[in-house]
Amino acid sequence: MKLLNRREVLAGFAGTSIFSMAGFHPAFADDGYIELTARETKIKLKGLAGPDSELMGYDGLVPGPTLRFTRGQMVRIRFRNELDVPTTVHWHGIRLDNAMDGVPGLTQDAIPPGGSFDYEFTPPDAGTFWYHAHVDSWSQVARGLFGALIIDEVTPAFAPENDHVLVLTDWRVDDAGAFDVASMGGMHEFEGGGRIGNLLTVNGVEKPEIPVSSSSAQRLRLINTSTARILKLELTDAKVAIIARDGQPLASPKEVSGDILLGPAQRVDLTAEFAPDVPAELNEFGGIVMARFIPSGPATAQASPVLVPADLPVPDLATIRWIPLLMEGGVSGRLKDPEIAQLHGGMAMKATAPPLWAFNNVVGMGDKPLFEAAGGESIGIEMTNKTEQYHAIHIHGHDFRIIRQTGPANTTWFDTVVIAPAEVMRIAFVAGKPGKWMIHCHVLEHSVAGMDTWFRVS
Ligand SMILES: [Cu+2]
Repeated sequence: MKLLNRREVLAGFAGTSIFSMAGFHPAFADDGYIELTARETKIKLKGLAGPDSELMGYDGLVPGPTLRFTRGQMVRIRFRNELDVPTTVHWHGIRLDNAMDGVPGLTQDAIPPGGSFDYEFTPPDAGTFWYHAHVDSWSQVARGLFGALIIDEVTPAFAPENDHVLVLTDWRVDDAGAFDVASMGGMHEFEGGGRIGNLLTVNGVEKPEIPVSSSSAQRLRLINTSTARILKLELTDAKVAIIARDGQPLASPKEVSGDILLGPAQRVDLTAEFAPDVPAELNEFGGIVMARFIPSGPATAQASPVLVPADLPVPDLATIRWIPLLMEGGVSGRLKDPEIAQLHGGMAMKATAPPLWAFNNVVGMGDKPLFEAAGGESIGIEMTNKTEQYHAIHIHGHDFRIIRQTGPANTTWFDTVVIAPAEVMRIAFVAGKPGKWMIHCHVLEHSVAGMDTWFRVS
C-alpha cells in the first residue's frame, strides 16, 4: 500500500473528458493528503452567456473534480468545509471502513463550518463511483456538491483517451437560466416524485459535444447525480453494450437494444462503437439531447476490452434471513399513525420536510437499527412499495443482487435499485464490514422526509 504521488494522480486525471477538467489542479498538503474543499461558488449552467447560479462546489467546481485512483491504493483526502453550514462527504458505492462512510450522526459528526476531516480508505473494487454531501443532501447535492470517483483497474482496461466520465445532472432553473433557489423545499418536492428539473447537463455543460474515436470501443461511465430524476437514456448511431452496473462489472457484456434506465445515484458503464464521422446522440426520455458524440478516425477493428468482475461474496439463499421493508407514505398515501424516530444528530429533518414517508411505519432514523447482522451472514430484504412513487433504494457499504422467484439467477450487482409503485422486490447481500450502515431512498427529498433507516454489522 502506498500513497499516490502527484505525478500518478495527474496521470489519472488525464483520463477524464477534457471539458470536465477545465481549471482543475489537485492540491496536496505537505503530508501527501489530497485537499478537497467545499465552498459556495458561482457557476453558469446555461452557457457562458447565461446568468450565474449560486451553487455549492468542491474546489469551486460543479461537478467537483473527478477523483481518480487505482484499486488497492490508499486514498487520503483532507476535506475542508468552507461552507456556512455543516456537511460530510459520502463515497457512494465504495466498500470502505464504516468510519469513513460520511453519514452524520451515524458514522461521524457533521463537519462544522471551518472544520475539516481526513478521509482515508483503500478501495477494494475498480469501477465507477461518486462522492457527494450527506448532510441535508436534498439541498446540498441539489446545489452541486457531487463529483465522480473513478477507481481504475490495476492495469486499466481502456486507454485514457477511450475512457469518458459523464456526470449526468438534472437541474431546475428559472426563466433566466439560473438555479431556481426560490422553489427549494416546496412541499410537492417532498411528497411527490422529488425535485424534477428542466435542464440536463453532462459534466456541468448543456448539450456538450464530446470528441470520440471510432477506431476502438469507447468506455462511457454514466453517473446519475440527480436528486430525483430517473433518466431514461438512449445512445443513437452506435453499437452499445452494458459492461458494468453501479461500478461492478457484469459477468459478460450485455448488448443494449432500447432504453437504459438510470435511477438517482446509479451508474452504468457502457462500451460504444461509433461509426467514422457519424455523430451520435445521448438522448433522455422524450428526445431531449443530453450530449453529442463526434467520432473521428478509421472504423473499429479490434475487440472491446473485457472487465473482470470483482470477487464479491454471494448470498446463500439456503441460510438467508429475510427482513421485510414496507414503504408507505407520500401525497396519496398519508401515514396514519407513524412512529417518528428520534433522529440521529445531524440528520434532523428540516421544518420544510414534514414526516411523509416511512419504512415499516417508522419515519426517519432512530437509535434502533432495522436489523442486526453478523459479518458474513446472508441477509435478504423484501421490499414492498405501497406508495405511488418510484424509489431508489441505496445500501451503504454493500453490493446486493436482485433475487428472482423463478428463472435463472440474476448475477448483476447493485448498490442502488429503483423500485416501482406497487412493486415487490427481493434483494440479497452478505453483511460486510462491522459498523452502522445506512439504507435509504436516494430520491433525496424522500430521504429527508422519512425514508431513512440503518443496520448494524457486528
Ligand atoms: Cu423514494
